[in-house]
Amino acid sequence: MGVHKLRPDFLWGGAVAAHQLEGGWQEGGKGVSVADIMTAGANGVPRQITAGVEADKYYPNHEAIDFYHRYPQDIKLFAEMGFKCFRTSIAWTRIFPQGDEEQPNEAGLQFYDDLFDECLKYGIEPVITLSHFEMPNHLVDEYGGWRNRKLIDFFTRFAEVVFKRYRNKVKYWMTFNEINNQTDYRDPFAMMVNSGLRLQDGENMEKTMYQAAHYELVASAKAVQIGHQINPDFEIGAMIAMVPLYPATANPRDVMKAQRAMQTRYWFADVQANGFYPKWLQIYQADQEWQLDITPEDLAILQQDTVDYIGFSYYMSRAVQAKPSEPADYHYDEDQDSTANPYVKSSEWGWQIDPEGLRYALNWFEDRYHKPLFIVENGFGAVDQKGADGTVHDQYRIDYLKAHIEQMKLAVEEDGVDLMGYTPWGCIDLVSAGTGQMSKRYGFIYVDKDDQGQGTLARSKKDSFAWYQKVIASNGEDL
Ligand code: P53
Repeated sequence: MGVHKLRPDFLWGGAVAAHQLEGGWQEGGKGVSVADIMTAGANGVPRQITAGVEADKYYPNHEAIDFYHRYPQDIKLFAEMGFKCFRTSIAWTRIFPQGDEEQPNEAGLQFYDDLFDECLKYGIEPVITLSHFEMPNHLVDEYGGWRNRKLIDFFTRFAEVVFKRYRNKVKYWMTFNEINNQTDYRDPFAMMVNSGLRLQDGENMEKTMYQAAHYELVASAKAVQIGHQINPDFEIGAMIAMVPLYPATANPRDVMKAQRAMQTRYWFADVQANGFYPKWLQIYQADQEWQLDITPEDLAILQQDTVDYIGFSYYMSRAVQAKPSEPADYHYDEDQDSTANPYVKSSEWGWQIDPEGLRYALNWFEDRYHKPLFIVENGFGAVDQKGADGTVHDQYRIDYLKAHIEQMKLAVEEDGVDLMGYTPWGCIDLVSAGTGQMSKRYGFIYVDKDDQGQGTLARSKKDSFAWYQKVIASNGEDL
C-alpha cells in the first residue's frame, strides 16, 4: 500500500476534437471533411451523412463552438483550471484540404502553430490526435476512403508534415481515434468516421472493414516510424474505444462469448501494441476466404513499429451472452450480440455507467500490453440547466468523474498500472460526435448554444469547473 502513486507529472487536462469545436469550416483554406457533411441527429436518431454539403440542411460542425476564433479565451479558462495538457486533433483538411495534394496548406499549419503556442504559454502540453473522425471527404468520394491502399501514403504524408512542423511543440501523439469503433461494421456512422466508407449495395461490410482497418494499422505503424525518426522523444500512441464486454452470467459459454467479444473489439490494439495479428483472427479471416490485401511487407512494418503507449476512451461497459445455437468460433457481432448489464445504471443516452469498469479496463490493458496507459476520454454526457444567474449545478457530472477517478487511482495505487494522465472528454461543451447535439454536454465550461444552432456562444463556468481545479491542484487527492 502507498508505494504506487499517481506520477508527480501526471497529465491532468481535457480532451476535444477539432471538428467538434473549431467551426471555421471554410476558413484558412480548409477543405470539406466527413464531419462537414453530417447533419444533426437526436437522442436515438442517427445523423444523416449527405452526399455533399446541401443548402437546406443544418450541419452542426460548420460553426461548432467557434473555437477557431475564440481559442485564446478558452485556453485561458483551461489554464485557470490548472490543465497540464490539452488533447485536441489537427483537422486533416486544414493541412491537406482535399487530402491528395503534394504540398500542405500554410494557413492551416499556422493556425496550429498559434494554437500550440497559446497552450505552451501556460505550460499546457498539447496531446494531438492525427485523425479524429474528420478525414477529407474528397478521399471518400475520389478514392473510396480507406478501402484504398493509396490512403496510406496520403495519411503518412500528412503525419510527416505535422510531425516536422511541430517537432518542438508537441511530444504526445495518437494516430487514429477509436480505431476499433468500426467493429460495429453495420453502423454507417462508425464506418464513415473511422474509415471514410460509404457502403455499397451488396458489399460485404465486414470484409471491407477488415481491409480498411488493415491499411489504417499499416499507416499507423508507418507514422510511428516516421515520427520517431523526426524526434526520438515523441511518444506516439494508439487510441482505442474501451467498452469492456462482460459475460452476462457465469455460464462458461457466456464467458467464452465475452472473451471472443473482447478479442474482436481489441485486436486493433493487439496489432498496434504487440505488432502482429492474433491467431484466432488469422484463422477467422482465412475461413472467410476474403483474400485480403495483407502483404509480407505490411506485416514486417506492423512488427517493427509498435506504439509507445495505449491511449483510450472509457465511458461505459456492456454485456454479452452466448446464443443457444452459438457457432464454434463464438463469432461476435457487435450490432446484435451486445446487451445491457442490469447491474449498472444508464445515462439518458443509454450509456452504462460503470466506474469499476475503468479499473477493470486499466488492468486488462496492463496485463495484455505492458505499456503505459493514458485515459484520453471519460465523461458524462448530460442535459444541463443554466440558471438565470448563469450558473450550472452539475453535481451529477462531478459524481460521475469522481467515481471514475477513484477507480483510476485504485488501478495505480493497488494494482500498479503505469498511467500517464487523464483528460476528461469535452472539457468545454461541444458538438456530440454520435448525435450532433449540443445538448449532450460534457463540459466544465458551458457554451450557450442549442441543438438548432441558436445562442450567443458565451462561455460560463459550471460547478464542476472549481471542482476539477481542486482535483488537479491536489494531484487527485481532493475529490
Ligand atoms: P458523443 C461511441 C462510443 C464511445 C465513444 O461521444 C464514442 C462513440 C462515438 O459517438 O466517441 C468518442 O459525442 C469520441 C468523441 C465523442 C465522445 O466519445 O457521441 O472519441 O469524438 O465525442 C463522446 O457523446
